Amino acid sequence: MKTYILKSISIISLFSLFAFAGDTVKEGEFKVSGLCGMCKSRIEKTLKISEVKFAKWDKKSKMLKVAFLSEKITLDSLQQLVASVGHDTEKFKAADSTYAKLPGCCLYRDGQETH
Ligand SMILES: [Cu+2]
Repeated sequence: MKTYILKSISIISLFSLFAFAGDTVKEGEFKVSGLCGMCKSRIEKTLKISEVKFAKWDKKSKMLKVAFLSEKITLDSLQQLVASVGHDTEKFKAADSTYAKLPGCCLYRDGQETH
């Protein structure tokens, strides 16, 4: 009955997301290392899965805001997912081999950010 059309989710539709009945949508945020617009799209694209209703990363604050189905997925697993594409999070560090494959402009570890 319910069809989640994730690809069409935009910031504007954020408020309508909570109208979904049944599943508990939880909000959360965590820090994700990154530098540029490519990082942003990579991070947000990674979270375009059915369990995530909203994901927005802020380039300046490095904070990723998410809204997700808490019965199906946890904040930790979302952090792991982001780390799996090369971006360090608060709890999980991306594998060096994955990080090395990021485009030059995305290499946040070499720049101003240190952990
Ligand atoms: Cu980047």
